[in-house]
Amino acid sequence: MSLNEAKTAELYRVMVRIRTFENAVRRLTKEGKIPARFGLYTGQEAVAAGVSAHLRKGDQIGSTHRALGHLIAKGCDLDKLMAELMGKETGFNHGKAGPYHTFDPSVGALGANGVVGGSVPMTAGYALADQLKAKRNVAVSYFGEGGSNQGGVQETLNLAACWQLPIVFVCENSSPEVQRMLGHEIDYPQLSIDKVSLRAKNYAMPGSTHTGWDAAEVYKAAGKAIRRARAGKGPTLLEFKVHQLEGNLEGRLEANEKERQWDPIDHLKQKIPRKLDEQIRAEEAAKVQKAIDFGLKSPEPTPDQAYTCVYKEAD
Ligand SMILES: Cc1ncc(C[n+]2csc(CCOP(=O)(O)OP(=O)(O)O)c2C)c(N)n1
Repeated sequence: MSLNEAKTAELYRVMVRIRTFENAVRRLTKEGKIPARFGLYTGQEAVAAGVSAHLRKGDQIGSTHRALGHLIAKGCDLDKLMAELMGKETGFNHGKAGPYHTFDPSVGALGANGVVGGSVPMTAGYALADQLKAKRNVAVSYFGEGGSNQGGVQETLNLAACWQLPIVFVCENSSPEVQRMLGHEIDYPQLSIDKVSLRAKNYAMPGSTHTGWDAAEVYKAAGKAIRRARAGKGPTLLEFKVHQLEGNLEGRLEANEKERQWDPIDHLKQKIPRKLDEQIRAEEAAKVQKAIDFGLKSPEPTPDQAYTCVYKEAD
């Protein structure tokens, strides 16, 4: 399934929303209005947008320490997300989860996760629940190439294949190999293979590697894997090569002009008429400004709230 004009604009809008939101987050963090430093998704927007374009509200995602893009693309409310980052009472999790553990079950966004690779087994659990309840939902598990080396991730790939779970594993690979491809001198191997997707063969599931800064390519690959999972044909391991335009952790690495060539938004912008581009940017900027205003004027949690929402009885 390739991208038509309307879908292209839809993906572009989601990518602009993520970028605009994160630019605001970067500024608010520097101003001390967001009391945390964390990984941003800048440069990877095509992956979350291209994957989420195939997901329904009842489908669930498990995310990482670089979660904002995943959460926004899945449809999270921007006001509550911003308030959560600011540690405010009106946030998704009453300001208790912050950037690393925020979640919004109402749209199937089951959590950022500060533990590298930590959300992967949990996301397979969501897929297993769907399978047992005979729901036609799909789970998507995001992780990085570093996370892919965690033992729990490999165990989950195996079980997901054994049980033919309705899950798509999405590895966003920003490894030194990608950096080297871009001309950087980096010498600290952490993968024994150059493609994480090669591991799929060991677990008898389909696996493939794609350009993660090309939204059309992500959309096509994700569509195939998600349709397969929804049809009950089991898991797929997708790998998207990405480049983190703001470095690995915010402020650690300056992006250079060469890296800017791999900006997924600039890439897709070529297919968007100028007037529509201006309209999308203005509309998304207004939504983000509304979220900032909501967060800033929201109250801080009171000390006694530390004891609420700690434990929930099973439904
Ligand atoms: C279990 C665990 N080990 C180490 C860390 C510290 N840590 C935070 S981010 C990170 C790098 C993760 O790399 P990758 O999974 O490739 O994701 P990326 O940051 O490239 O998006 C590490 C080691 C952690 N949060 N959790």
